[in-house]
Amino acid sequence: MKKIIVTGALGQIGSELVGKLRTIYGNDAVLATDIRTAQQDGPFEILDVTDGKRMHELAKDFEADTMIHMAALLSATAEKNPLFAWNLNMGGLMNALEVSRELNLQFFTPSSIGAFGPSTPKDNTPQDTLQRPTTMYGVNKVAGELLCDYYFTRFGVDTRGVRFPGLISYATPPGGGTTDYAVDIYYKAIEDGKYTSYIAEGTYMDMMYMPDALQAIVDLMEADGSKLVHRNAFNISAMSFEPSQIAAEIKKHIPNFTVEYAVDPVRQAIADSWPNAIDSSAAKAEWGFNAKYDLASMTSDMLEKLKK
Ligand code: AKB
Repeated sequence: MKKIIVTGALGQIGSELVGKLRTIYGNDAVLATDIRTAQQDGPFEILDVTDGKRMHELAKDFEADTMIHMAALLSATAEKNPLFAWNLNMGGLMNALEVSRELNLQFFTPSSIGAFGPSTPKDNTPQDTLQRPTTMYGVNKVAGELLCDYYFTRFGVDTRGVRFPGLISYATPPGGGTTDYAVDIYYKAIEDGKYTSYIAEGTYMDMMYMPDALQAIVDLMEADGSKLVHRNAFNISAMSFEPSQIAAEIKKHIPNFTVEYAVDPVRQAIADSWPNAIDSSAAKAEWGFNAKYDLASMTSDMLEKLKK
């Protein structure tokens, strides 16, 4: 039986991932951990990921064979408190990698489109390309990608990872990201019939619906390791759009919906430093990445679920 420890289990991805993993592998196969507590359908423990000793004890006592390390600050929050972001994002990752090395765990952690910067090619951004990000989050993500590669080549830890685009979900609201407008817009469309976007019209970013993101994690972790050339930090994207395109799609369902713009310079600068659209062909070739939702099908599903 698989035994998976998940950090950041109450975060935007973690809270849905734990449910999916428990459906596939069984409730008792997944130990959810987070810095705060919440009602759970399976094993749960409080864990501050900067406490490596406790992380080791929890993983050992649970007899984990897999570590899914999700705990991290997102881009906009990290910009507000860069030192804290460094300590949490890098300290947590180092602990998770060390525990995985010590206990021989398979390992997953997400990177992000935030690992790219202004000098990266903006369109059809290649898997292997220039990475000189200008945000603390981006610096953390590039360093994290390299560390995961290092733990594989140096210690043989089975590290795997993807570069997630903005993730959109009806279940758990995101917190502190640059792409969050693409989630907020659906909530506001239903609640108020209007939305004020902090990201400017014409700003393209990669996005993905949460069910595709969760499936990608499961598929990559189950993929034949001998076929993985990149292992970590696979580019994956399902769609690329800018605010007026998502608004137009919502308008098909809510005809009176309107959008205004009040651009936040901090988050706009972050968005401007990221690619317009990344190339996911390495993920498709090496482990069969395949997103099912596009903007139209995601919008129908989001609005239907949020109205319930
Ligand atoms: C963010 O906006 O910070 C995240 C990401 C793209 O990594 N959603």
